[in-house]
Amino acid sequence: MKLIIAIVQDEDASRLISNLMSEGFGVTKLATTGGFLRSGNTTLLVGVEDDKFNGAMKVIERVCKSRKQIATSPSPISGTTGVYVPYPVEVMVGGATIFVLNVEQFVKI
Ligand code: 2BA
Repeated sequence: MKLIIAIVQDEDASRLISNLMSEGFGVTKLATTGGFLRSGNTTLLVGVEDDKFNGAMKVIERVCKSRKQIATSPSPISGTTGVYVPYPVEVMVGGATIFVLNVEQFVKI
């Protein structure tokens, strides 16, 4: 068994959960925050049998889209004033950032 930890954009989360559930996967949704953008994203925990792993990954790949987002970062100190001026930076946020772990034990009590 494997545990898929998928960090996805909020915009894709609801459709992804529906698609995974309709294909028989169990899903847990966590509300999370990206360290760089400091904005909300969604982390899904999906426990899958080894023979179903590729199927789950395909669903994630199909649903999750890359998008451009604007991050506001402080610029280097402007001149000698010691003032930081916020400026927008465009970043491409994935599709999905996925970690796959081997599950040692799966227990339901
Ligand atoms: P954030 O940390 O908010 O990052 C959002 C996007 O900002 C990233 O998209 C990337 O394109 C960009 N970015 C991140 N750190 C950067 C930096 N130091 N300099 C310039 N640009 C940077 P993704 O790579 O698709 O990541 C989307 C979200 O997945 C991340 O949101 C974070 O919540 C999570 N994530 C990504 N890599 C991770 C990792 N190694 N461990 C844990 N979580 C991760």
